[in-house]
Amino acid sequence: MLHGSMLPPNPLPKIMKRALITGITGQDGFYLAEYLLGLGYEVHGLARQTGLEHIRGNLLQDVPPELYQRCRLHAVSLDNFPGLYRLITKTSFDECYHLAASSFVGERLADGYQTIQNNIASTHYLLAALHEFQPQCRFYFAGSSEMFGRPKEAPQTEQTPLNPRSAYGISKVAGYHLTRNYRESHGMFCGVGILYNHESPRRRPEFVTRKITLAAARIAMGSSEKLQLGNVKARRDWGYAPDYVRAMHAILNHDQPEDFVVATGVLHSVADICAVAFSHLGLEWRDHVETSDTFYRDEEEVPLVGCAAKVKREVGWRPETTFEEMVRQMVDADVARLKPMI
Ligand code: NDP
Ligand code: GDR
Repeated sequence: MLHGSMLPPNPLPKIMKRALITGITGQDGFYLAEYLLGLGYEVHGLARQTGLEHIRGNLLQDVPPELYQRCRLHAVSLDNFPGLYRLITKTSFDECYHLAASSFVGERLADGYQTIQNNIASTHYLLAALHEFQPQCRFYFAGSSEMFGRPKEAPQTEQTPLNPRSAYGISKVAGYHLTRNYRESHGMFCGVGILYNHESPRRRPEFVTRKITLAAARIAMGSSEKLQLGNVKARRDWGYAPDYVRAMHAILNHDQPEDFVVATGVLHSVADICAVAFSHLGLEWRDHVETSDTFYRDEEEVPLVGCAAKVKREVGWRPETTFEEMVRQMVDADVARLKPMI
């Protein structure tokens, strides 16, 4: 027979990779852990003590309990440098996905001082510890479209100048430069995903998509509340979180460490989310929504919308779930969650 087909299957055992995810209790942490476990990784997660208590008490929304039973969890908060040191010196990792961060942007409601403190120092410390003890470990930095802040061009690419306009955006720009410095000056494999908004049924309720789907579900079940929103004309490039974690993995498994914009390239408004969410439940959104200054942010003159040509071309990533499918899925998940409560 040709091509050596009499040989037994590849005798080398499949080598299991080991990954560390910081922020494993957050939206992206859930989906990335699920995805990496599915690929056969040994997954370690870093979480705060309170996050671990939520896992133990099964208090995290919509999470299959087996997911965390299959991960090795470490109670280490981002400011616990001795804890990070112990972890990095004891266990070697092939890949580190640094997702943990204070992730809320709105200046009126976010604690900017805590955001700067939390996001910058932890990134620096993690990079320094990995460089010292396991420089072969690949490092993913969770960059954000908020690094472009008030952009001068649309759509934004990897070359668009950074112009952050929030403490959060500034913290991400600092983390981005730290990460690039470890790549360029210290030779580490550091990949950056500049991700645009991505949502899911596991999105935290302070973000606008989930705020809307949760309120629509409550109203459909009889609540007479009015949903208070900020600027309903505000537009964003919204994608689906499970699609975006595939990009994180692809970025770290590319042959070169690089920066990639990850986006759908399509803009929708907050009003569009309302229309899809409420109409899915047979409701007219305008009857249930009021605007409030508390949540108001001015719209950017040039919109935040990404050009994902590079990530498509170089790693073959593409989004698969549409905006409408995603919003309906979020509404269905919220209705299912609320049903046992009535
Ligand atoms: P979430 O807010 O859902 O999750 C943030 C995670 O960080 C949580 O696990 C949280 O833990 C953890 N965390 C925060 N502070 C600390 C701390 N001091 N010590 C330890 N852990 C901490 O964010 P996402 O999952 O949506 O986002 C993941 C990353 O990607 C973030 O860095 C975010 O800034 C970035 N990003 C997100 C985008 C999006 O649209 N989702 C777009 C672009 C970038 P706890 O559960 O205890 O609060
Ligand atoms: P964002 O997400 O700030 O883009 O950050 P958020 O869902 O908070 O806002 C999106 C857009 O909706 C408008 N908006 C409102 N937002 C909130 N939260 N509440 C409201 O009532 C409301 N009304 C209108 C906002 O003005 C904005 O235009 C998310 C986070 O995941 C960051 O961590 C991430 O880096 C960026 O996305 C990309």
